[in-house]
Amino acid sequence: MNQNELKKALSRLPLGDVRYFDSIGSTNNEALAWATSGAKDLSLVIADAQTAGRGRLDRKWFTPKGTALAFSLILRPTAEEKPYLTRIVGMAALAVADALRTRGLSTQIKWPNDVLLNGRKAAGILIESVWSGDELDCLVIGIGVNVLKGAVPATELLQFPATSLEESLGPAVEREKVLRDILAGIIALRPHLGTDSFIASWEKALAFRGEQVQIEEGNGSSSTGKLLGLEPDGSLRLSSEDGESITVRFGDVRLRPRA
Ligand code: BT5
Repeated sequence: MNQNELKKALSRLPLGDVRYFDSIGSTNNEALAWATSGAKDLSLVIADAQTAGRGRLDRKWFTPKGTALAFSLILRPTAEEKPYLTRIVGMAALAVADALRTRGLSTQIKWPNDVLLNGRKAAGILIESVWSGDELDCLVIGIGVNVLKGAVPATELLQFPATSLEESLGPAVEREKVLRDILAGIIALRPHLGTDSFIASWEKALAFRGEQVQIEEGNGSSSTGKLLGLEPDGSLRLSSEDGESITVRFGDVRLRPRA
């Protein structure tokens, strides 16, 4: 990644400190360690390649050199933000979706942490936290975006089809500018985290609304129902076949296969 372009792109953002790596295990691991040792709010770790990028439940996230965005933003939540931390994943997803939308792309959020482009996964988000005793000290917002085609893993490695920005926009897309727009989006959304309009925008961006979905909850159990929207804490709201309301806090959503 061109470091001059990176500096230029980030120069107007009110970030903390920035650490850049040509290659790293996982930017989230670096950010978690840095947060523990006192990183400032909005400090950023960014890498051109990851050798041990992670998804949820320790799944692998692939970041081949020179093809993607892989970064972790450290957030020190304010007292006003602390009641709304379960919304942070939505804030990150909306910021990614908005950055793609301003490039004319049609995006959707596959709850909770994927951004889809033409129905395929173009970005993933991993939120992790640092605790100080019983108090949450920091959150790390890890974001991976497939910018060039070379970032998209082979189909057999995927649970859900993937794509890149290049597939829709051609090869001229500039990673540094996409990064700048995502970060600017997070910074702009942050003051609205606790508002009803924030939840409304997140809900509006959701994929599969009104459709029958199946949610694998990661512990062997799954829920099925019609995807209605979000609870105020960002949980997913479904209605079962007999009209009962179901709330899901964690999982992988997919369209329910037709019987
Ligand atoms: C995610 O998890 O989608 C979260 C990905 C977060 C990655 C960022 S990169 C910067 C920071 N540092 C890290 O170490 N991580 C964060 P999940 O929903 O669990 O999806 C993981 C699944 O996505 C894998 O099991 C694969 O099937 C698929 N996958 C892996 N790499 C992919 C890629 N480049 N594009 C699309 N899908 C991918």
